[in-house]
Amino acid sequence: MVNVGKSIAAVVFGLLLASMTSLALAADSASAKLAPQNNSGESGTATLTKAGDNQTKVVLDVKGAPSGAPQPVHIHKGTCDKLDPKPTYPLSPVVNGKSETTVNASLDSLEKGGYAINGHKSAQEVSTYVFCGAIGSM
Ligand SMILES: [Cu+2]
Repeated sequence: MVNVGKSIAAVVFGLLLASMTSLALAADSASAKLAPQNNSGESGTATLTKAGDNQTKVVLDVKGAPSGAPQPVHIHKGTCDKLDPKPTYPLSPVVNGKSETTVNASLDSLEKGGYAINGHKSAQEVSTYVFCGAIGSM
């Protein structure tokens, strides 16, 4: 009976360690709240997940995006109010509200570098911004 008690204690301790580990892993992601710009009616979220020491997976989920029409998306330096017009990291265009890209940058550098993710109306109308969110805005 003593041994059973010890093994139960070991299992409980193991579960505790496992839950602490998953809490630590939760810090391996960041997000951005994408807000509409220029009355686009588009909004959503971007989720950034560490994919390696120098790689980050960026997943966008956009509501109100036009169906079937790809919209260019990039990570830019700056804030949504004052964005460097030159993209730093291009992302896969949003198609039907979805975009998924792995960029060659660490999650840490994206979180601390003062970046924002913005979407453009179309390849033809790149100068019209349709949504934007600062990384770490949630
Ligand atoms: Cu852009």
